[in-house]
Parts: sequence; C-alpha cells; structure tokens
Amino acid sequence: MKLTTTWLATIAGALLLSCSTPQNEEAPSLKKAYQDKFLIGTALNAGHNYGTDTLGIAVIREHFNAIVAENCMKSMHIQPTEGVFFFDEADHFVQFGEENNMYITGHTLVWHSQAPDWFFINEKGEDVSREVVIERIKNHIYTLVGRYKGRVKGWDVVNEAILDDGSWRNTKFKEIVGDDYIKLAFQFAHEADPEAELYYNDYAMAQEGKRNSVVELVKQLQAEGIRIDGIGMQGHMGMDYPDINEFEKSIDAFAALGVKVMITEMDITLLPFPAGETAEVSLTAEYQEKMNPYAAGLPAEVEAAFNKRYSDFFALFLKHSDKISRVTLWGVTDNDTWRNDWPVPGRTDYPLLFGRDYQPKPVVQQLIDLTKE
Ligand code: 9MR
Repeated sequence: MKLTTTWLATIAGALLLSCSTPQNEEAPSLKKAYQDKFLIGTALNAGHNYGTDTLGIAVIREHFNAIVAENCMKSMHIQPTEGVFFFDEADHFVQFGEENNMYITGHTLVWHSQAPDWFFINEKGEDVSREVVIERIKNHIYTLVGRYKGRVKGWDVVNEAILDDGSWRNTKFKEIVGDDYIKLAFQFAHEADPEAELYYNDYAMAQEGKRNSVVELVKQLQAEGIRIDGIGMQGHMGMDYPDINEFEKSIDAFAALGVKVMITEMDITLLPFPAGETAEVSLTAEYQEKMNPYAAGLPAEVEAAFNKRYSDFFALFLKHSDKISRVTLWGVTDNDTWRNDWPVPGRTDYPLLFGRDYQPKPVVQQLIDLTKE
C-alpha cells in the first residue's frame, strides 16, 4: 500500500489520540465531568440539524447532553407567513436530541426581534386589534409547542422583553396587547404542553435594573398562578463585562424565587466592542481592520486570560450548582459563532470552547479539572 499524505495524517492522528488519552482512561468529556452538577448544553445550527457538519456533531455527542435551537424555531423561520409553517429543520433538531438522549430546549416563542410583521398588521398594513394579536400568539404557541409536546422539555417562552435599566421593552407585542402579553404567552405554552418547563430568557442579567425587573415579573406571574419554571441568563460576555459579583447577585436573586437558574447562550468575545454588555441583534458597525486584531491567530497571553475568565465563571457556576440546572454554550466551534459577524461583520472571534479545527481548546480540560477540586 502506498502511504499517501492522508494516510500519514490519519496514523499521526491516531497516535496522538492514543498518547493523549492513557489506556483505561476515558477521553475528557464536559458532560461526563459535570454530570452530577448541571447539564452542559450547546446551540445547534442548520449544519448540525441536517447532519452536514459531521465533525461538529461528533463534538456535540461527546461533550454535551442538552441542546437548544439556535435559529430554526424562531417565528420568522418557522412561521414566516401566517399559517405557513416550516417544521423540517426543527423536526430534525428534535429527532437528533431524542436519538442522543439530550435535554431539548425550544427557543423561542415570543421575541420582538425575529417576529414577522404579519403578527401585527392586516392586509392593508394597519395594526390589528389586541384580540387578533392574542389569537395569533396563541395559534403560534399552540402549533409549535403542541407539535413537540412531551419531546421538547423546556421552552424559552419570552425572550428579551426587559431593557437593561429595568423598563419594559416597547415591542409591538406590548404596544398592541399590553403588559399581559407575557403572562398570556406563558399561559398558552402551559396549555399546549402542561408537562413542559417554561422559561424567561434575557441578556445583561447582571445589570441591577434588569435583575430587579425580572424578579418583579416572575413574582407577578407566580402571584397570578402562571407556571414559570426557570430564568435563562444569557451568557454573552466579554473580558470586562459582566462584573462577576453582579452576575452572582442575579443567580442568588433568581434562585430565591424558587425557580431554576440556567446560564444560556454563553460565549466570551475577545474582540473590541464599542457597545458594552448587550446582545441586541439590531446593533451594527462597519468593518475596520483595527476592530479585528486576531485574524491571524490568538496571542498566548490573550488565550491565557480567556481561559481564566471561563474558569472564573465555571467556578461560580459550580459554587451555585444547587441552583443552576444547565449551562449552555451558544454554539460549538469558533467557526459557528454569531460573534464573527456581530456587531461588525467579517471578524475572527474565539468565544467558544472548541476551535476552528473542532478540537477542544486547552480551557476545556481546565473546566473539567474544576469539577475535581
Ligand atoms: O446566534 C443567532 C444568530 O445566528 C441569528 O442571526 C440572530 C438573529 O436571529 O440570533 C442569534 O441568537 C440570539 C438569540 O436567539 C437570542 N439572544 C441573542 C443571540 C445572539 O444574537
């Protein structure tokens, strides 16, 4: 047999693997290391759902036991026109989760950002009545939650309804329906699948104003007998935000409500960012080279700081593992991340735990080691 370059690479890879994983010892796996602490999740994109990203899928199977739909269940994807549903990708997503015995979260039922206009207007383009919008929300939720009843175990029912200062975001849902649109969304989701867990999910949850408002919102829902099981704290972080102590205060404040706390959508950007702590998708900025400092690779000292930042947060999550049910990364590899294109398009970011080569970064072993301390 002629030894081609591919063969040599395969042999070298196998040798490397057998050296890095001593016999009798299992390959390091995040989900195994954290199995007594909390679920370790990731967001699935179309390449995962349709099975084209085979290397990504292997990483997901090895390291994660919870999945969330990054985009395919958003209303503009699944019901872009009233009554016309595109379930194909979501069906694959749910099937993948079931086949691999993973905790499946649906994302998201009511979100101002990707809500198609038809929710709010008639054929003349005029705003419809409160009753009509409520009926449309109800149909959307009943259809989606009903289809995956008993299979999707938890839903991000309402996403990003509160601003950082604690005021309620003035969305079309709020404008036309009124403040009880949140309550109605939770009620409809519960009616559609009484067994499903229901969550409120938002970013910048370490901000005091937002923390207090979310606490008020959840108390109000609880007082009215509306089911809410958990609060998702999106973890879109940078090297200098959020303040880890403020983040901890929010974990405590949310857990004190008697609901589960989940760290959802975690990624830590290493790129300069003008706007501070936000994940507001409508923000944009123009590409400039100075805004893309690591296009050719990451300096060792930056990677060391990144490792420490991830470790600090995971140490915090471990400290509160009695309150935290799941920690979910917003994607698998640095190839996949939305951060490469937001708020500046075409940059090279490194916010996730697996590199562009699909290999675990050194930080993965550090996070695994934390569970042994
Ligand atoms: O990562 C998602 C990206 O691919 C989409 O283009 C974008 C708009 O739908 O949404 C991103 O995910 C967002 C999530 O759904 C809600 N919180 C903020 C996330 C990052 O923008």
